[in-house]
Parts: sequence; C-alpha cells; structure tokens
Amino acid sequence: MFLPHSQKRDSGLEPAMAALAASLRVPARRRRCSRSSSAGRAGGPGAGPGAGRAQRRLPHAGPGRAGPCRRCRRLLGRTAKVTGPGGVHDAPRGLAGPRHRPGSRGRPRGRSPSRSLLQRSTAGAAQLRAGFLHTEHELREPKAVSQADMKVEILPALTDNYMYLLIDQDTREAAIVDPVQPQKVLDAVKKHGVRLTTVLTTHHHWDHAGGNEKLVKMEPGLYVYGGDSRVGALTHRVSHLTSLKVGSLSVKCLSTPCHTSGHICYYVTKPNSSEPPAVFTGDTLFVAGCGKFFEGTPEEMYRALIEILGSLDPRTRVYCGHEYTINNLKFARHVEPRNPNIHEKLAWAKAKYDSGEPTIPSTIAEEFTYNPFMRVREKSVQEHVGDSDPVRVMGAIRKEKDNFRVPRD
Ligand SMILES: N[C@@H](CCC(=O)N[C@@H](CS)C(=O)NCC(=O)O)C(=O)O
Ligand SMILES: [Zn+2]
Ligand SMILES: [Zn+2]
Repeated sequence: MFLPHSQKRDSGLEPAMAALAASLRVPARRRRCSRSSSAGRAGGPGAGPGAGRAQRRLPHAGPGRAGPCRRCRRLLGRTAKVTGPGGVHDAPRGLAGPRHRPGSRGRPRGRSPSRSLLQRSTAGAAQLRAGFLHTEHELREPKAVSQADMKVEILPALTDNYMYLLIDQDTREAAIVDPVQPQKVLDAVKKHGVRLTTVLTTHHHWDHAGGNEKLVKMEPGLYVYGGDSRVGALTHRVSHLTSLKVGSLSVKCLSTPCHTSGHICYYVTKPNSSEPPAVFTGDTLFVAGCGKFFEGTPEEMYRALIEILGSLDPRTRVYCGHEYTINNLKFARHVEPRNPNIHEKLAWAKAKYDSGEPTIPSTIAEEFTYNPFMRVREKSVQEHVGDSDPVRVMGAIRKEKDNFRVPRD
C-alpha cells in the first residue's frame, strides 16, 4: 500500500523480529544494556563504541539530549525506537537484522552467543524483548560537514552505523550512502531541500544495503549503484574506476574486495576545486581500523588500504560505515603502546563520544599516523607481530583484533 511520506516510519523492529525468527544467530549479550544483564555488569567490552568505558561516571543525559545512554553508555541511533515493556526503546542491534557473525570481543565469558540466544528464544518474544530492551536510550545526532563544493550530512543509523547524505552545493542534487533507514534519509533530504537521485551502496550486508528496497519504493526512479549482485534494488553494477556524477560532483568507484568480495568505496571530488575530496569507505576502512576479512585475504586488504585508499589525496576526508573508533584505538594502542598519535586520538574520541558527537570524518593522512592496518610497513607494528612482511603483518593483526578483548578504560 502506498503511503505518503509523512506516514511512513522505520520501526526497525519488524524486519528485525522476522530475521530473528528466521535465524538464531543474534549476538545477544553484545546488544544488551548492562542493567538488563543478569550478571549485573555495568556494560562490558563489545557493548558498543564506548565499550570498555562502562565504569566511567558520565553526567546524566536526559531524554532528548545527545550523548551516550546513561544505562549502557552506548551512543544510539534516533530511528530504531520501538515500544516495549517500560516505555520506548531502541531496537538493539542484535534484533536489527541478520548481520555478519558477531565479533568475539562481545561474547560473554564462557557462553557462546548462539547458546545465549537459544536460551532467550525459548523464553518467548515478550521476554526476549524485555531482556534486550530498556528505556531512555539517548540520541546520536546528525552532523553536517560543509565545504563550498559539497556538504556531507552524517546520519547515525541502527546502533553504530552511519549513512551519509552527499550534497552537491551547486545543483542541490544529492546521493545517499548505505541508506539502511530510509525514512531517516528522506527526513534529511526534506530538511536540506535537495533532490535525491542516487544511492551509493558500499556492500551487500544488511546493515548497509538493507534499506535499498524500501527506499526505492518510497522514492521511485533512484539510481542504485553497487559492486555486487547481492545488493538490493541494484540498478547499476559498478566496478573498479567506474565514474559517475552526482550533480557537478565526480564519483569514482574503487573496488576494495576483502570484507566482502564486491565491496566498493566511493571517492568524491569536485573538478577544479581546491577543497579536500571525500571517500566513503563502508566496512573497508574505519577510523583507526578496518573491516573483518569475511570474503578476502590479507593481500586484498593490503591493496585496498595501502595501495588504493592510501594513494588518494592525503587531505581526503574519510567517512566510514561504523562508529568503532574508541575500540579500534584501544587495539591500536595495544599494537603500538608508544605511538603518541594513538593516545591523542583516543582522548579526543572519548571526549567526542561523551558529548554524543561522531568521530567522523578523519583524513587519509591522519589514518597513516594511528591506524595499525595502515601502518603495516612501520617497524613498530612489524615488531609487535614479529614479522617484517607487510601482508603477513596485515593478516596477523586482523586475526589478533578478531580475538581482542577491549579493556574497560
Ligand atoms: N567489533 C564489532 C563487531 C561487529 C562486526 O563484526 N562488525 C563488522 C562490520 S559490520 C566489522 O568488520 N568489524 C570490524 C572489527 O570489529 O574490527 C563491534 O564493535 O561491534
Ligand atoms: Zn559489512
Ligand atoms: Zn557493517
């Protein structure tokens, strides 16, 4: 049934519950608020971007204020609200749809996620919700990065994803990167008074491409780009160095297989402009980290990070798919404890987190100073691994991060 835009809302929960019924692969504990934990933990590693910060006393963040949830300290998105026992809640990430296999960092000690889920799934939907959900999650606010040539509106989505509204200032034409929450996208389009023509999909995973079908139903005629036939509602399959336009902005597609085999990063420049370009890196490059190697090899990630993204204009602003900065920097600090850039960026990121602001964007030049996956040619990183081959170092630190327990400082 067609509804006017004003009546459409992303509950976030229906696809989530359907996904839950279809699959028992929810990383349960990682998605829970500390208060609903039977162990009485005050959060814990893996609880979100601020995991490991759970013991810190933060000023009260009351309803409507930006900031971390006062119960579990996680920064949370605006739209995934559902009504459950005790009031309005955010749909926890574990209910937000099928995702990749959960990171080991978030698992409860001595309990596998699947076992934990199984226990929950037998308790019935109501109890399941009650176990997962809690009240008064605060908001992660959108933020705009403006230049004379382009504007990027950072739109927090789900628990720690980002969508990006890219606006060509000359023509007011816009593209949306990874629109997993379509209503939120259309609200931003309306707010800016721009003409949305284009969807840029970084990869097919649900938390990035899962809103495509719904968005094209709400806004027929959109061009949907992506590098993988698994991307929903795809109209144009792109490959390495495919070029396209968003108004007067030039977008170059960069094939960066590894996290998924069809992953694309989008590099955006304005011809004849002296302002910095932008790159949308999805789950290939994060601030201070990189994506898991689900469908690729260390060689491929080396090529993606060092040879492709690493050779862009160093001033290029990096807009990545998730808010993982704090946890990534804690791992970076573990790899290079004496790198002052890591300590400085971590202090900065914690301050951002506490004020509810994104740690996005960084720049390519900055990433080379603290991101261990961009620093595999550095002696300090190689010494940590005990190997001087940069590709093997890439593989070794990825493996180490997959099993890294994030400290709670
Ligand atoms: N570590 C993630 C676990 C979720 C996860 O696996 N995320 C994917 C992208 S959706 C990933 O590639 N993470 C990179 C990493 O954990 O280093 C978290 O902090 O929540
Ligand atoms: Zn992914
Ligand atoms: Zn992702």
